[in-house]
Amino acid sequence: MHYFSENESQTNENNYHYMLRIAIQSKGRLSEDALKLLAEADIKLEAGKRTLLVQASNFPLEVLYLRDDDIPQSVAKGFADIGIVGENEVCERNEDVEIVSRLGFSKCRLSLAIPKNANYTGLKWFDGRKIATSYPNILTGFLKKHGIHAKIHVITGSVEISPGIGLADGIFDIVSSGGTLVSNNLREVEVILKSEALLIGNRNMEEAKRRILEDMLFRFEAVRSAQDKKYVMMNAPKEKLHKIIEVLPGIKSPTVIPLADEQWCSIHTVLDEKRFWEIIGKLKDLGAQGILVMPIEKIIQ
Ligand code: PRT
Ligand code: ZN
Repeated sequence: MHYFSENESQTNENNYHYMLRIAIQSKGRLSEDALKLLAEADIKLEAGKRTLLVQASNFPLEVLYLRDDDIPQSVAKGFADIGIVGENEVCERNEDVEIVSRLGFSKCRLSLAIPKNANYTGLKWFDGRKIATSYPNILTGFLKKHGIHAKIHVITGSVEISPGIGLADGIFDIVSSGGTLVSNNLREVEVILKSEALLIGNRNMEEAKRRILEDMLFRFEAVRSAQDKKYVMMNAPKEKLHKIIEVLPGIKSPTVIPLADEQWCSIHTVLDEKRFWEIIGKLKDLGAQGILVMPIEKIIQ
């Protein structure tokens, strides 16, 4: 859990001997969540500063702001050590990178869609037809695997308007809510890839940088463990203490604190949001009162 030995220590507050470089989308759907992840891990970047390369003030990390299309290659070639990018881009670019962690945000899917009134007969429908996409490599691989011979028309933006203007018969594009397909009179017929944001890494990262990465992952994990969990405090009659402890799943056993009134005690514990209301109901039935519920920032296991 340390980044430098004594003789390779910091020379000043911002100048570390080793620095891990992370590539993040400069603006777009991924950038906000990626920056939020760093902020939650208490890694501080100068607010509002969006030059190409920005150094964190309290952690040996520098952020390289790029277009998402360029992130897989930058990491594969070592211009950045790690990067945050959509799985769709990683698959399409087919660069040799390590998938360090799945981040769970920017979820979407890459799907085939056709005009809503077309009579879909299964994948064979696409035989001899033209498909517009910004993901030609993934689509080529998929069509080949299923023996479908279709023409691929590569366009970089507004793929969903192609069938309406006669440029293609169907499309292969990112879908999230599906609203864009509906407003273009299209319907999703096949989901080819489910995607989420990935933390990718260079395969030949130096050992010292890997240690910094592990420290960062440790912080991410602490944030993730705290999500969906609540810190709960309540007052309970001492005679019901055993029954109350039985219904509490907490991290270990709950903390029990005596109160001035000897018949009562205070119980502190951590509850999972999924079972929250069920457990609170049981606690109330057992006589718990003054139940306080608080968000948790981090859990270090
Ligand atoms: O400028 P730069 O090249 O960096 O950004 P970009 O324009 O290529 O990418 P950006 O910011 O649009 O998306 C970045 C990543 O977010 C994508 O690579 C996906 O991994 C992820 N993502 C998640 C999405 C969506 N959801 C999404 N809905 N990317 C694009 N969309 C599009 C979709 O194609 C549709 O046209 O958003 C539109 C709305 O989708 P619906 O289905 O909700 O209507
Ligand atoms: Zn892009």
